[in-house]
Amino acid sequence: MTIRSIEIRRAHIELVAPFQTSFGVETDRNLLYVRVLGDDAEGWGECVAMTDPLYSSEYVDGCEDVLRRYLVPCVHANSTLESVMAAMSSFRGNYMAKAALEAALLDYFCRVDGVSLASRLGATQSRVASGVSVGIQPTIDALLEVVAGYLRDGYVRIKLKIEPGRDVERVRAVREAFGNSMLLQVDANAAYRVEDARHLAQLDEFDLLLIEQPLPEEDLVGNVELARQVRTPICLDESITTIEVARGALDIGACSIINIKPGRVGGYLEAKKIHDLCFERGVPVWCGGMLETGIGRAANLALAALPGFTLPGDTSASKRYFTRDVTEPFELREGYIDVPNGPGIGVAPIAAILDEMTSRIDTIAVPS
Ligand code: NPG
Repeated sequence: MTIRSIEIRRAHIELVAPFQTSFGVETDRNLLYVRVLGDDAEGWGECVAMTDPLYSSEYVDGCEDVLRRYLVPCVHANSTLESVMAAMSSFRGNYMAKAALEAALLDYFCRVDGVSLASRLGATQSRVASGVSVGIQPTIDALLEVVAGYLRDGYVRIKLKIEPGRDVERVRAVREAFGNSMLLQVDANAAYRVEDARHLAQLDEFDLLLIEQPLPEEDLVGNVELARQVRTPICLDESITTIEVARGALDIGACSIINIKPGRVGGYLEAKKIHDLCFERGVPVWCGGMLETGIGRAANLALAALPGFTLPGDTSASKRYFTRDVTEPFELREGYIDVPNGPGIGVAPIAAILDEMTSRIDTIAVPS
């Protein structure tokens, strides 16, 4: 069970269509994979950071730098997952960088033990209900067409990205076109201020599952005021970076639902802790997405199979994002995606595909 080296791999993949949010447009993914190589197994992790620090302060080149300088040196030949996590905890923040290394180690150690990540985390479901996130479209007609396509595909919940000027009318148009029974929610990616409370209250008539991250990441308390004026449940994403923040947010009433993204909270173990806290308190959670390829998607599905994930996640099929994924593609079947049940994350990159997308590989030897 000796770890020999850590590989840092950079790669690139185009999205099937541009994805617009209130903070910018993503047209491709600038990928960073971490691979743990040992005597008996290997493990893969995918970093969720984007090219630029627009969603949060982390960005992919910064994550690579932190991994090289601070995090990879936490790994020794005989490290355990616990010893690496303890060593990494001296360094503040940098959740996405930590999560990428943690994911690769978890995959590695699960494979060594011959168990799936899903069972290691305590999964209780063999498939998870799948929602889809719809980027901001140039016109209402374009939006209705995109939503119609996803409903035809079988997605069980639609999430609309919104921003000031493209919000209430968009939601109204979708409700009018597709009816009130469809599960619908919105995501503002921090585009509003607490002063917009009366405006956002106009969304209440559309019976949304939730409004996600209406206010800036740091304005946790603003949500308490917002919740007094808006009936739609508030769900937090960007704001929730640790179990402590999650507990505080729930205690003060800043949110009643949490979007759990392992990359945003420093890994799957922290994500599980947040899940457990919410489960104990009866707070619904769902698994977010960061346009992951099959490596990150497989691990997210394992997490989303825990019992507290009672709302459909942004765990869509591979073809919603990419023409050709780096693993066997994840497919939607009657609104669900199967949770991989092989050892570790249960999938591996297809070498010929990944190599074609790869721009650089660095292998760092691990000290004994
Ligand atoms: O299905 O993977 C997906 C995308 C889901 O909307 C989604 N992600 O804010 O949650 C988000 C958003 C995002 C996209 C965040 C790109 C950062 C970059």
